[in-house]
Amino acid sequence: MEKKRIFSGIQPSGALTIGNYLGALKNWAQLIDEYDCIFSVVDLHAITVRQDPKELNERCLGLIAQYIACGIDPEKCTIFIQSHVPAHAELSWILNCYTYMGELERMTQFKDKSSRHADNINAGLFTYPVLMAADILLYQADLVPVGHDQKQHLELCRDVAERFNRIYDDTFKIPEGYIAKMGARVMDLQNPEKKMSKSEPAGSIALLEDIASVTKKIKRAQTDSLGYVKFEEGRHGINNLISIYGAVTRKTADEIENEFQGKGYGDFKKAIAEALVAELEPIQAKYQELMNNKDYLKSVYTSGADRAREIADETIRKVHQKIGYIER
Ligand code: AQP
Repeated sequence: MEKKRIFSGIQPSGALTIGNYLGALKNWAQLIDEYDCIFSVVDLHAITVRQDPKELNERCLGLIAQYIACGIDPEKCTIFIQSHVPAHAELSWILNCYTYMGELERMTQFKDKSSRHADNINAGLFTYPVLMAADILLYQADLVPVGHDQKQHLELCRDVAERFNRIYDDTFKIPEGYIAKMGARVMDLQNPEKKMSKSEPAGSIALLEDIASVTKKIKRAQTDSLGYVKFEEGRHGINNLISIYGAVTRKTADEIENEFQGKGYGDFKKAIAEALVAELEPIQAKYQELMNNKDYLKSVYTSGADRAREIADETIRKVHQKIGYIER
């Protein structure tokens, strides 16, 4: 039986955080045996916010290395850079013509990002979800691992695909969201009502963060004055630390509560820092090793793009035919 296909990507818009790791990469590594996984470094998405060219360039390569260092074996899946497959931009334009302004105006991420980047509310920021739909539909993906904040975009992707299919017969597979068994939503350590984000380094821990700084940041993480470790409504700081510890150690909230019964936040934070450091150290070592072998990294992303292009071009050919374009 053919494996189901999964597509996902991460923007090279800053240093990857433990949010990206615990919410995406750690879970992706578990999927590569069971599914036909296609993982992209979505650099076209990243320029919806202004990027420094040199940093962007370095980050793209760094992301490829971090994917592999997190256990995403390129022998078992496809890893590529989005801008290396022109079909993403091409399908995105086409789908723009099948997406309504009203649909895009409802996207909460657009509202959020345009308020954070009020000096650069560009059209790309507005049509970001259309590019995301193109990313997914190009590969006829069955499943898309989505975090909470991307659910609305996936819904839009399904609506646009269904609309296109209604007009022209079946063209796109309608993707489903994939909810990871151990998916964590990691919140900002200083402001735990907000998601941990690459663009807010103060409350984040980077995947490549200096080890001493990991411990320091966990020690300083916001908690409350109650003094006991229990997952409870409204305790954003403690709930976040429980979910980070749980995602790293694969323990349930119940197990964690039992482990720290009668103990204070000091012991809890020490255990979290130790577990995180033990998890991050080998990843960082592997990353350094990979970054010393740029030829290997290049071979990964070029062969990844070759495979991605093959699948994507087939979808573009089909779409052109349905629309009525003359064959190339
Ligand atoms: N805090 C998080 N907790 C769990 N999962 C997270 N992801 C991101 N942050 C968390 C997951 O990582 C994947 C890639 O996300 P992305 O980089 O493409 O976009 P994003 O979600 O917008 O990430 P950032 O860090 O917030 O980027 P910026 O700061 O550039 O806007 C997704 O699977 C996401 O769910």
